[in-house]
Amino acid sequence: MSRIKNILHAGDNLINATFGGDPDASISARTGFHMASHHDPYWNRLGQIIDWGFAPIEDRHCLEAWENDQCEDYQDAERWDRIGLAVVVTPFCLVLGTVLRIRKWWQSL
Ligand SMILES: [Ca+2]
Repeated sequence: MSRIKNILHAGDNLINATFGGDPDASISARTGFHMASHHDPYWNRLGQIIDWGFAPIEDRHCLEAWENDQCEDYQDAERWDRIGLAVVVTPFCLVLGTVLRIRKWWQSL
């Protein structure tokens, strides 16, 4: 893995831990775990946002992330942790998804 990817991965885990998650798990894998169990609309909505951000480069990003890292402890999130996750994840994924779509469009010219 490149250094940039390592830094992004560590930042992802740091943010996950900040909002009550396992420090060895990513936000996407945590979300994918809870999406797979279909127990809570919050995680399904967060997963739709994350998956939209990554859609130009990967299908089913959250479920793939969880399937590739199933040995972690995937905690649910308290109310304020849910709000914090949504506040961080939503703008990031909107920017990421927009940039990746522009890049894809640019490469198609
Ligand atoms: Ca892990």
